Amino acid sequence: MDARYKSREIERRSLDVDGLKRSFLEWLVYSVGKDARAATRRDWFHTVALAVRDRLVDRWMDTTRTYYQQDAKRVYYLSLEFLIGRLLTNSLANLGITDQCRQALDRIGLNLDDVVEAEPDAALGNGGLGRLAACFLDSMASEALPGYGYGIRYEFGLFEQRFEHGWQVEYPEQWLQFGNPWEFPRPEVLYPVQFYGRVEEFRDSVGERAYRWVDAERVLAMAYDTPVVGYGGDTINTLRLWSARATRDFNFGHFNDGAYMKAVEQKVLTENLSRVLYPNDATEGGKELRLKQEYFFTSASLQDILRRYLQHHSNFDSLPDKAAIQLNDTHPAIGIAELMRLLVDQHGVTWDKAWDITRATFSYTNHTLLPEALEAWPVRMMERVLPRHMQIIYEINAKFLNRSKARAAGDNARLSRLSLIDERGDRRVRMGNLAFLGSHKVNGVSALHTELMKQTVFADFHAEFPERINNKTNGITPRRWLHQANPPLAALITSRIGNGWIKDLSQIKALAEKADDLVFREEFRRAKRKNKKRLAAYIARQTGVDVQVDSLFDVQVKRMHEYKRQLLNILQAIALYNEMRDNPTVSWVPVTKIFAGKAAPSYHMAKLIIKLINDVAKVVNHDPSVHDNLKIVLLPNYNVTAAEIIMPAADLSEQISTAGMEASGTGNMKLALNGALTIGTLDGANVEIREHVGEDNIFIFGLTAEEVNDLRASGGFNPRDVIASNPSLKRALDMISTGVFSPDDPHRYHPILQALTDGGDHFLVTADFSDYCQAQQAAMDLYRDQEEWTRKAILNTANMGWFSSDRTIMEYATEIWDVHPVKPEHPAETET
Ligand code: NBY
Repeated sequence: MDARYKSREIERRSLDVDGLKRSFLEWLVYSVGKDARAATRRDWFHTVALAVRDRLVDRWMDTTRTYYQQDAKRVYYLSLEFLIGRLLTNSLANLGITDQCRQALDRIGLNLDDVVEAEPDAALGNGGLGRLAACFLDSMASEALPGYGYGIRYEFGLFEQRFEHGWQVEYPEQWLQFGNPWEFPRPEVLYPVQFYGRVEEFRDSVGERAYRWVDAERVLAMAYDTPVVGYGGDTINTLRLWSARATRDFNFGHFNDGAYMKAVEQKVLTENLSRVLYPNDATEGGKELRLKQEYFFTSASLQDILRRYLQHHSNFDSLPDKAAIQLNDTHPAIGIAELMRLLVDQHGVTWDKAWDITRATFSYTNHTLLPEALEAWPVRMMERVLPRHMQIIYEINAKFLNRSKARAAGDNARLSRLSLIDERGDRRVRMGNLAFLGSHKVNGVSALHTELMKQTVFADFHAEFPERINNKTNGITPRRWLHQANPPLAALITSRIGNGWIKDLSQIKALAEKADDLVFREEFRRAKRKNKKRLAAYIARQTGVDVQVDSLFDVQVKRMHEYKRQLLNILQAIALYNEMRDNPTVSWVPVTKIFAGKAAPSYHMAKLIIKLINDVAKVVNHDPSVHDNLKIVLLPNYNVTAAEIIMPAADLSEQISTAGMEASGTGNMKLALNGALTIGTLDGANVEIREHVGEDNIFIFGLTAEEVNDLRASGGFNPRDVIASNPSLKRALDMISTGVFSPDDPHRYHPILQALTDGGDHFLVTADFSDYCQAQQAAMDLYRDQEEWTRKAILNTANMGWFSSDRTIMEYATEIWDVHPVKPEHPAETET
């Protein structure tokens, strides 16, 4: 081998400072094609990412080969969303070469932090559901579980949010514009996916009735692989994302005249399939393109899973012993009908056997109880787009209802609730029912949510299959959300208890005894202050508002949604503003209210609440009479990268959804782990956070889920009475309705006021207002006592170990998937 080539091979693996530096200089010239003098920050980012990528390829291949050789049982996490964020810091930290990389860049005269800033955010998700999928990828790799992610390589991730005159405006998010150094295109990994056409019945070789799907349109799914580095870099798993390609007919067909341009246009239309992520985080639009996206990635993934299985097996009997497929919500639930189709139509498996295999292979996670968020595809659309699947769904339904009929004993209402088809109005396929029926396990994402699933949406199914529903309380990865996002606190923790917590977050419990240690408290405060300074600088840059670093940072960051009640928060802010103006001589605890979050582009009420927050902020922030004791900011374009700056800097964590409506929440976990105290309702995982951190270390307020249910059922709730009896609430609402915050358009907020009064206040903002204000007061009072506040903050961090997604993922592995850790064999390294 050419000596120079050989030395480069070795260089690609070198983890020391010199080796990294030489790699960087080599990559910049030979792959990015730039001279060091001409290189931009982005060029350096690509350079460093490519050099780091070199260092994980060997172990990535070792991991894949080990799984293959051992024919290990794999888990496939099917998700329409992976909210990944940036990968450079993550890859460096998990490979354990952050310091070496920083030094190598130093020697070239560059700062690692600047290079990191040039990476765009991979925003292939809306919110909690997508971020959970990303945390799970990190945990599967860190726990050495053979886990694959499957999704769509959207060309445009979640829109970029800007504020224009205080209103949200959406811009396309072009994360791939300058190329993506982390992905490996696999042009040879292509699967056909069909749409439309019709079903033909025929007799198979033994004279049985059989079906084939004919005259369909065909799209190709092409794979792009991204390595997923586990902590320590030993296991490197794969995230495989599909991109739509037109079939070769378009490229090589023979055309005459106009047909050529038509064909090219058709190609562009076909490839729109993977163009953009749908920006709704709760309501289902019922759009045909969305259904096609769901089927597209699910079908390609299943074909890939079966191909991998067939490398070692000649029939499908042991598929459930070799593959577990997890459905992240119902978005990939069409996979149940698709696996039936592949087994029965393509591989000649009998129906009953195929059904047993399917059920034993799939499991389903539910993320919401909101009725408007439960997917239900019009039968007429499904018949047109996926005619064979519609037949299969009818068949599954008929067999199931037949079986249930015996036990339903004439209870037709019950049977119609169990049906896969909603027969009311235009007929629809209930994807939740399909997912439930086709899975051996169905889970909720917090203890409360799982209980409510049993009592509400899946009550009838639960009676039918009492063993199927189980709980898997969400978690977050401590690597990204503490180790990487919060270097000051991470260093402090490690200085006291070692760094074992990064891999095993339960060890963080050992900090609890430090809560009474004055020196530790001082250092904990210092770390928090450093993070608050960083956030204050970010706020100034993004909004132009100067905030006091020593004020109470009161943080609500999440998608904008009425059930999450940003409105309750801003109403309390107005009430506090009034109190401060009324009592100028009182020494107020300075408060900074920090909001961030996107609204779905068509969700007018949520967008109006954004405008309200911006309008209130403008008035309050410019009013000299509150002496800077209250500042309100709404940060634009909340994403994973912004969250990494915000979470470590928060003092107070707002988790104030109407009880019973937030399935779990995961921002609540990130904030508490980073030492924020929670102010929250007994909703989602807040209930379990209270159990872990202790009720003295959390501010709980408001109606419980049960009380919410009873209050709504009684029909006796009248928001007008509540408003009339609470002067500070009434005053806040009057200010909004008289245009104090919108002098240019005094009626602007009429829809909000309407919803709170005549609309019946569905989210019970008025009902919880007074209790919420008291809890806020308690938080402000406690904040005066910095020692006591810090003590509680430390106890929050120390007691959040259970909320690691490593714990969650191991529960899935043992209780749902029966998948076990597999240690990759690294021949290249054992040789030397
Ligand atoms: O999933 C969230 C829940 O609201 C939150 O409580 C939970 O912690 C989290 C993880 O389990 N759900 C969520 O983020 N949902 C979506 O993002 C989403 C996206 C798309 C659609 C529906 C929901 N859709 O129908 O298109």
